[in-house]
Amino acid sequence: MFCFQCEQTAGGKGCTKVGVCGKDASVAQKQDELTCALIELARAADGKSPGPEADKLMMEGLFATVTNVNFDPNRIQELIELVKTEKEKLGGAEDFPQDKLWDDDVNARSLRSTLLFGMRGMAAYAWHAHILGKEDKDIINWFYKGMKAIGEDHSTDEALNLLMEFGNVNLQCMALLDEANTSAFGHPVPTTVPMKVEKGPFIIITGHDLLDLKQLLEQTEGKGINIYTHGEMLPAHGYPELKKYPHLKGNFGTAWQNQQREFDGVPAPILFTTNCLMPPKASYADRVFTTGVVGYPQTQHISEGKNGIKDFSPVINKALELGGYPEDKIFTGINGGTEVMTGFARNAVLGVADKVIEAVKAGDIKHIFLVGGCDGARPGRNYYTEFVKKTPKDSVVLTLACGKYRFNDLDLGKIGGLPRIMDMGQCNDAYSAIVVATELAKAFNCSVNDLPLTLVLSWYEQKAVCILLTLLALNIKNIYLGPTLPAFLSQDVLNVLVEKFNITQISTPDEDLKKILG
Ligand code: FS2
Ligand code: SF4
Repeated sequence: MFCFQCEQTAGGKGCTKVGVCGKDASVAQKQDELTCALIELARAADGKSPGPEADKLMMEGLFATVTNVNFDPNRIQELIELVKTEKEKLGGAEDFPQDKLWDDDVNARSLRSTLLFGMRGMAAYAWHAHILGKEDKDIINWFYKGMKAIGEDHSTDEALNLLMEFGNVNLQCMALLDEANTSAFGHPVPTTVPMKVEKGPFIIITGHDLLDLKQLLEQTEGKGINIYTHGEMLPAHGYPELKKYPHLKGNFGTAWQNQQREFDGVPAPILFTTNCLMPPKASYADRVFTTGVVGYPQTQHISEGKNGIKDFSPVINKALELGGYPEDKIFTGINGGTEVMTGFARNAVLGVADKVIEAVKAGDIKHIFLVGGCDGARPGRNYYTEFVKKTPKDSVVLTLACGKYRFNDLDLGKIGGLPRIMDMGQCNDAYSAIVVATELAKAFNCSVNDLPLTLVLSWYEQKAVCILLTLLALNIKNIYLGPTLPAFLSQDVLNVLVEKFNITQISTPDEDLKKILG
């Protein structure tokens, strides 16, 4: 096997025997086969959408290969067969040999992988929008264009242009998802979320799929079962159409990489709607349920029924059987806080934009940091906790995605009535941050690069790759990236990115703050 798509890749180079994520060689082989089948489908379709069945497979197939999503070789095999059938319907296409996927000149491989990983991330966004009934032909067509391009040879300039074009399409895709979420569930509002688990039966729901949560809330109404979010599901508490359910009680645990410890012996079922799933330990494997694109061998999977409705009865019955804790149980975040805040998406932040602009003009807010992205297991990730703790009192910290668990339980006080840490949502809500930055730039009549704003990002999986490409396509410079730089960026490709965009790897919080605040 060979896989180097995520930040925890073995030795910072590539997983070759078994994935650090738990993916074994046979699953890696099937995922490569699926990727090649999708390239062939894009060839057969001549780089544009041939119809809804193929489109769904294109999104699902790419999403299934994102890190920590699907470890089930049978499910991947099913997808391969469906993709091949679609390809044959279109008259077939020349095979793309699997050994060509990772085997090439180091720069060509780097550019091709960057596009592929970005597209895997965008597929997740497009899939979430699709589930909520939103699609955009330009975005769908680009999946075929991009996958066809991955199967072809390109000069470095052509490949870089493709990456920038992709970044712009991904912006469109993030906007589509934002529209899908806000039209279905309303605009998030600032919300305090407790970390206490009340006594009695409960269900933990994790991942990013808000529609799954909505259906689970409906199906558990009046049954004496409480629902707790975990990981990237936390921002769900801010959405009016989800927060209206009184049994959506709070948040359980922290970010994905702590799940094997946090779920150990938990008296409740855990529903995984998307990444990040880690191989379940024996102490709780019998209570793990997957749905959507997620899969793990021997784990119960809840499939979609008629009209898009899923029957969560097996999860509900498990909650009633396990019964939950006999008494209320207080949990804390990693810094000891007992509650966290969320719901500062674009509408909420722009609603107080006047205050923010005035505070910046008056010098009360001297700097805005966006400290966002993925969490992960690497010890160096406490950089983000220390960085946020050390930000000056006259600065605000916007955040998003699961990396925020490093600091979202800290109380850093307020500026002008606003909390100094504001959670904009999931990684899926990076669009909110882009809108806020763009609106602030308009208000100050300058470019985003000239704002007193610094992006300090943490990456782990492929959604971070597509977001980064979008930021670069928007010509956003001086991004701080960590904890390490992607193994799939060759030295030459990295040099180009550093030269054009001044991407900087994080060093220490003190040094970086000194540089930023200069
Ligand atoms: Fe976090 Fe994992 Fe959000 Fe990523 S829960 S690292 O795949 O999607 O961010
Ligand atoms: Fe390794 Fe990451 Fe690939 Fe898993 S997804 S096999 S950890 S590089």
